[in-house]
Amino acid sequence: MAVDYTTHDGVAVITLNNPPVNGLGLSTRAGIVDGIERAQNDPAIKAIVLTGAGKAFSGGADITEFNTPKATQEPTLGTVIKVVEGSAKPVIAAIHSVAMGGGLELALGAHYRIAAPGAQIALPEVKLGILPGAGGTQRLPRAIGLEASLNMIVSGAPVLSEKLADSGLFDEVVQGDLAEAALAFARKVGAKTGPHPRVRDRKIEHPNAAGFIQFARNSVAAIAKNFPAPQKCIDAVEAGVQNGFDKGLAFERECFMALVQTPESHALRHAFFGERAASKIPDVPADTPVREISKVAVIGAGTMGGGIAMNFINAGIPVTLLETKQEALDRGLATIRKNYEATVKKGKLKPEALEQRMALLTPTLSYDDLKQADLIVEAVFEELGVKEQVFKRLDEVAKPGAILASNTSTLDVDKIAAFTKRPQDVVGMHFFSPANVMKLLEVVRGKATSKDVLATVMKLAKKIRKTAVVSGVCDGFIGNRMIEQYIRQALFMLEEGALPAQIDKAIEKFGFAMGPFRMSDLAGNDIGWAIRKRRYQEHPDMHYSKVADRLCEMGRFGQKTGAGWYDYKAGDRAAYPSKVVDEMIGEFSKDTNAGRRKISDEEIVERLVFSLVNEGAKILEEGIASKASDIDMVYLTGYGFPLHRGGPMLYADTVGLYNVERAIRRYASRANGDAWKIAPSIAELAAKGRGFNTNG
Ligand code: T1G
Repeated sequence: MAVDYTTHDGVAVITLNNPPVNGLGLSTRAGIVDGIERAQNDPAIKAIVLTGAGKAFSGGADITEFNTPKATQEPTLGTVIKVVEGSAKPVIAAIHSVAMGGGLELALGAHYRIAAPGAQIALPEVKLGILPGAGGTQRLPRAIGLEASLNMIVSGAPVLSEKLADSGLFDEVVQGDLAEAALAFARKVGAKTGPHPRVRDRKIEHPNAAGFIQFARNSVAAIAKNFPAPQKCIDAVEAGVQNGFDKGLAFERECFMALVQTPESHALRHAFFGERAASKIPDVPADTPVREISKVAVIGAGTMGGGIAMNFINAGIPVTLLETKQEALDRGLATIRKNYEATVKKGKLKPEALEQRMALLTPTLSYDDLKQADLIVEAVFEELGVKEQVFKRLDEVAKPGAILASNTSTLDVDKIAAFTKRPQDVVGMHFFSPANVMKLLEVVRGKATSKDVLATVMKLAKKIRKTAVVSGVCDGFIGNRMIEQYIRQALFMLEEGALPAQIDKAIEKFGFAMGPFRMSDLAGNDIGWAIRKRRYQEHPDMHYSKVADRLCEMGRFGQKTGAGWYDYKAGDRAAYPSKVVDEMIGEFSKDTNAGRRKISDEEIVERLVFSLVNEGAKILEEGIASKASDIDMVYLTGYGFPLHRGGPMLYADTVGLYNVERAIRRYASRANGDAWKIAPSIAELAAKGRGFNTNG
């Protein structure tokens, strides 16, 4: 039973013991009910303490049970809370570390609550696309008031227990030993006769509840655009304010059952699990020893190198920053300082913290200063010859066991590793620009990369708050290899009849942060041009539309040249459709006898998204990515794929691979159909009625 029951001079202590965070799984729920009943039947017991072992009071419902029969099997959490609340003997929740979701709802069912400082208190259900489903929308407003509770429920954000000391949630915030304090508190209240206080009996006092609720609705309208849960949270709280506790509870249940089935909740839960699953590498055991990383070096103080260095100093890890010329080094340091100053100006960083971080940076022009580094990340010019010089030099100076990482985004990590006599210590760490902001880190595993190097880098990624996804070695790894197909389709559609603004608008309506043409104008059209030129050499068989080359031949590189796919005005970042470009595209179609036709928004979205899905399927088939959710995490954290759709592979599951396959075969039979060689696994999975993600 995932619950321990002990007695201490008339006090029963029920301890949740379901590592890692005392998720309220079926056996834990049953254990609590048994413990409460056992205490009722023991005349020696005067009071009951409910607490959690290990690193949490409780992290809430056991999310590993979601969408399984156990999640709704009795005793449900609602039943458990009713039993706690109905106990004739006082129940005291003794909270430490984490009381989240169902864990906080359980504590709200107790008669008293005491807490240690520093505990994270939250109802984060809205972040999973649901709402508190065990009375949280009814009890929290009665415990801490309408405004504070709505803020917590709609944001899902944790609040530290000491900040809630006077909120009405806790009877005590305990500075000393929580267990001792809980026993003392239990003995005190255990001596009392008469009914013990129930949160459900409190009133929700507010001078203008209807007005505040309307204000809350207006405030969440923007964030609730693609997600139904925030408004439902408000509906449930409002129901309790207007119709009383029991009706409010029933309405909350209805809202919960509706939300848990929505594609948006499925997507959010997929992302929650995907984030955690990404750090697990199938053939690298979780207990693989990791190397100590206390000193890092970064080679290259340009945009990428500077951003990469910031990630480590933000985590308190000292960085030696190497450049070849003093002015490049000075420029790099100045950019880093400017970035921090901007953060200070926004009030997100204290001035003294800025200086502490800058003090962790040691600039140098000499490789000799890299000798003690545990990890060296190179972010030099993206050319194999340059990488060869750097890695050969590193092989000479780096200490044995130092991890040598390349930030390359397109080059072969195996070739880079072969420049050294220690290929087992070489790995790719592909950051995304701006490197100090973007969460995604592609960890590129070479043939020789050792398992402890991988385990070390994955652990370090968590420390620098990155979502790390392991990729095998191929051109473009996971993200860029897929985005290349997406861009190919975008260009073909220009040739066939669409215009940049139509394509961007269609995919932005689908939920992408930015369409391919606005994105290309932002990144610089010349970057894509250089990659295509390389492609034409390496893969002459790969058919590309040359319309983008013609745009570059016009010198229209995007925002940086004031004109790209769109026109731009000085000091204005808005993208204005360009008559010149539209005419060029029309001319281009004539020149290639492509003939122009009307292309629907639906076709635009299908061809852009399914081109990602098709390439993603091939990446899975080749073992470049080990699981579909890794591919989704790459797209959710690095490419602006809409979170409410869960990533390209989950979206394909939602559409159904049967339909994806039919669409791909349809496009393969049309103009530019050679780009649609379907991944065999799509047809195979579709035939079995399955999806990419194991839960189907
Ligand atoms: N159930 C089961 N396992 C959980 C879990 C949970 N609720 N939360 C985390 N884990 C696992 C996680 O997968 C990982 O596993 C390990 O714990 C450490 O997590 C009715 C229905 C609690 C703040 O949304 O926010 O209650 O990878 O790496 O940084 O209204 O986990 O080690 O095998 O994140 O110390 C609401 C989500 C559920 C809380 C700990 N609760 N969890 O953070 O460790 S819905 C949540 C978190 C609900 C009720 C509804 C965090 C944490 P592994 P970690 P951490």
